[in-house]
Amino acid sequence: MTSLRALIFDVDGTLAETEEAHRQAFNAVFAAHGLAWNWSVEDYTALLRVTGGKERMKAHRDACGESLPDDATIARMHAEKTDAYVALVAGGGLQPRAGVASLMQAARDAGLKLAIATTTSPANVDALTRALWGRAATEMFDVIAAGDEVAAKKPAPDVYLLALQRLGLPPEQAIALEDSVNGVRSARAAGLRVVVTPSIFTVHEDHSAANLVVPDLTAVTLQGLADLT
Ligand code: XBP
Ligand code: MG
Repeated sequence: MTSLRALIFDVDGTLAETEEAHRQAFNAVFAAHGLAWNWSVEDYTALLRVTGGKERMKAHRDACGESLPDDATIARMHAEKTDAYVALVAGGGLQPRAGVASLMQAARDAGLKLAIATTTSPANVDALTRALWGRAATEMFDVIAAGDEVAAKKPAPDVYLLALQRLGLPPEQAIALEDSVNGVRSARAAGLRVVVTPSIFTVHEDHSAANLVVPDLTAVTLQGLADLT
């Protein structure tokens, strides 16, 4: 096999269909603050163009032509949103997307490293791995690059470059697994090949910049990934 040494997974929409839990967590915090914001599935699908929860709330405020909540309040609300999301995920109901667990196991068995490159926070990644597999994120992944560790979120390449730096690998020796166009842009800008499994919230997007688009990871093999051009 090839020089494939690592798989770098996105989290939201790729490991599991988490965006509905994010949406509900945002709305719970808006209600708790007496804010007349309530993001429908349709609203949220459009708002996902902006990556990062704080950035998404600020973009929504600005699009509404409002000055409040101010940035400091948004930061506090986002911390509450993380707590709400962690509680929702811990409540159960999420499964890994099809093929994720078996591809991770195959990679482990072949001696590859597993990494995360996500816009969401380390706390949310940990909540998810505990819910999906009963294990801490640091037990499941060798490298985690997450959230505010980088200045520029996806579609900027920073979070993938950070994951590669921590892996100690050049982009040619890894593959990114993504669900969104912002994620594809980020990974491609970092020099990575990318496989996309579109998720409920990203199925309408144009994923033509990816190296491979498949409905899920069930038919994806390590050899197939290694051979991707
Ligand atoms: C997912 C996101 C995240 C979540 C919310 O992008 O954009 O912002 O929706 O997470 P990706 P936070 O899957 O490309 O990483 O509220 O914790 O920011
Ligand atoms: Mg995603």
